[in-house]
Amino acid sequence: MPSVPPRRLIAHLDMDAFYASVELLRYPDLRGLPVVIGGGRRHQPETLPDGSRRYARLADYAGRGVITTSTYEARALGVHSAMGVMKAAVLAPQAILLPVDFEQYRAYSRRFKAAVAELAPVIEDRGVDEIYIDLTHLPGAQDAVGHDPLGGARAIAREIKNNVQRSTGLTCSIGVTPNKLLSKIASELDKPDGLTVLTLDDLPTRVWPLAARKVNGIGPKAAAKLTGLGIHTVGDIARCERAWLVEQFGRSYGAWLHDAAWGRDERPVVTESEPVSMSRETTFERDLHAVRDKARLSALFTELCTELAQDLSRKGYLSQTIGIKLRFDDFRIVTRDLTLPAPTSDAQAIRRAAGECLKRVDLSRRLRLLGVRGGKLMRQAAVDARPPSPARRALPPRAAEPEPTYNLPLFEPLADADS
Ligand code: TTP
Ligand code: MG
Ligand code: MG
Repeated sequence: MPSVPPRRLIAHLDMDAFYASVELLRYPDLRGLPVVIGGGRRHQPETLPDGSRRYARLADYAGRGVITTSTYEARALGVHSAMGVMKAAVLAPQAILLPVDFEQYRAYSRRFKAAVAELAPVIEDRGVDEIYIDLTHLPGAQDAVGHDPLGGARAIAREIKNNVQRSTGLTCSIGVTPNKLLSKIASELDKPDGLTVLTLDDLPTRVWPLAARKVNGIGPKAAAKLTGLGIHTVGDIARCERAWLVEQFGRSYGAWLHDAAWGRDERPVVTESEPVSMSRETTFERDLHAVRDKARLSALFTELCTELAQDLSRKGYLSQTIGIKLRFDDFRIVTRDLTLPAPTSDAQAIRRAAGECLKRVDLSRRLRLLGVRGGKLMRQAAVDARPPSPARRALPPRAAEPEPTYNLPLFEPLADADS
């Protein structure tokens, strides 16, 4: 049984020349050309009577606009983000200039993140074109493939890249390493369309030669001070005594610099939008009664439980607290829930628990709405990864509250409850 926690496999994904690449989707005739995005809202491309388009060139630009990004072909000419457009025009007068369209970039941002979430749901959003992804608990992520001990993680990262490409038409670059700090560095090492997998053994060859500025967290001020001290690369920092760095940069930042240079970073991938619960409910076309519409209600109830179970499974969650929600014809809402001994995403277990909840409700009035809810959610992967605990398994089900008995027929029992 796994008693050692699995090694962390953290990915950083960053879209390639993001704004520019989104623009090339609508202007494919610009592929392969130096294209620059920025300079305000003017200079929209013009469609000519023959259907062809006329684009603005950098050389024609006058103003104080700056460049947000550019294609790799423009970068090859020395053009880069935050450069003034007129300055860029000196380097690349024939480069094409397009205005920004944030609305469009936001739409593609949502789309690429959804494509990743289909394969790997533990995502930390880091802005419009990048995310961290925790691959640690994904099925197969820890597997070796042939002689490649990280083959499983590499294959998943490749799948993620493919899915992003399929759903957006855009390429991205991914770094996979034991932590966020290194992955952020790794995703840049083979841009564009890169996939870089690093372990701590790769530090001396792949990370230490890099400029200190490449470490996320070493800004211009720290870099200038480091340069003043004769420290230029990440390796230069790694060779410094920790105590000396603390003397120079203070206790917290000095120690962090040392850890960073040695590739140490324990920060978790923080998913801001962890769902608290998932639910399914339905409002009836006409109010239904527990006795007179028993068959219809029973079928709907089972359907809701099945849908909830599918939602949970698809999103990779288990639920330990199953609840129901009823709205009566007088608009009164009643909820009941039941905490199970272990979390589940099984439709029949959910149906059984929901049925128990239902027994605790007076069903003499007609119903307008019926809902089933799964609370106390846990990630399936996290539950699978933890060692079996005899204590947890032996936990008795929470005693049901004493409840009044209503002499009303309840919904059909589950098929397997009879057997
Ligand atoms: P980045 O990921 O930094 O750059 P990029 O995606 O254009 O190129 P790369 O292939 O190197 O990742 O930024 C993402 C988007 O954010 C970028 O397309 C435009 C915007 N941006 C700005 O508006 N201003 C800036 O200074 C930078 C760096 C980016
Ligand atoms: Mg990018
Ligand atoms: Mg980015």
